[in-house]
Amino acid sequence: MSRLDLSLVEIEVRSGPPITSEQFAQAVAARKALSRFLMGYRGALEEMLTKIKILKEEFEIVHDYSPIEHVSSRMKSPESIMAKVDLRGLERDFTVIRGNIFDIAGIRITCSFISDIYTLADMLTNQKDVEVLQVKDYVAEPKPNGYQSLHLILSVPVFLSDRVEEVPVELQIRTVAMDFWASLEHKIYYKFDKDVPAHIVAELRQAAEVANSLDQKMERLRTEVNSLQT
Ligand code: 0O2
Repeated sequence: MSRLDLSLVEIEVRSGPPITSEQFAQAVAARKALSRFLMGYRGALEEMLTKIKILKEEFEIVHDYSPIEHVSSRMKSPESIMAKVDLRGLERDFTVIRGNIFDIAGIRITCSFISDIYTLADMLTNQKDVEVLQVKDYVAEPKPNGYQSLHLILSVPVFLSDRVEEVPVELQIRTVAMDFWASLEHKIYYKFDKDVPAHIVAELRQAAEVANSLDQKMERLRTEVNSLQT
């Protein structure tokens, strides 16, 4: 089965008239196909998280400092995958989804300093089994609303019993200040059902500038402190 069909996956839990044995078999097959499809993403997510954990531990042991402040991860729900597929007008087919939706497995890392973002991105993208599929640098070029973050789509091999799957993972890396701004903006965006009043949009834009100048100041301080220590 190569199609993502949530109506089949959910058939067992729907109330209503009893289902036929054929419908039941279809539901079981649909659920199995979905689990198999998502399993590769869970594997890729775990692999990337292990790479990040190793780097964090090594930094703490060797340098008494880690560029990684916090790591979070999530798997996109089948419902959100479906919503994105429909929004983009894509076919509800697993191969099409694999080739077009890159944020099914997602990781977010927060760092203290802007330079840490690039240090970390270089360390991960230079690993031999990691392929870079896409880079969106909203730190160098913030979005018009002020959003800043480095977005990478990385592909890692997942070794299964009979094949190797190259699976994409979305990695967002940003400073604590950028993350603070993004999480508030996200909440406001949904509170106003994506139609935020103009004065709030303008204030958020200003807040992004304040966050950015804090980041720049911290980076300068860090450079100065480091130069005094050597
Ligand atoms: P969620 O729930 O965070 O996963 P694409 O994902 O490629 O279809 P796009 O916009 O081209 O869509 O991708 P992009 O620019 O890489 O942004 C994707 C994700 O970045 C979003 O995921 C957000 O997590 C985050 N993001 C992008 N722009 C903004 C922004 O202006 N404000 C905030 N707070 N976050 C942003 P999703 O899919 O929206 O949802």
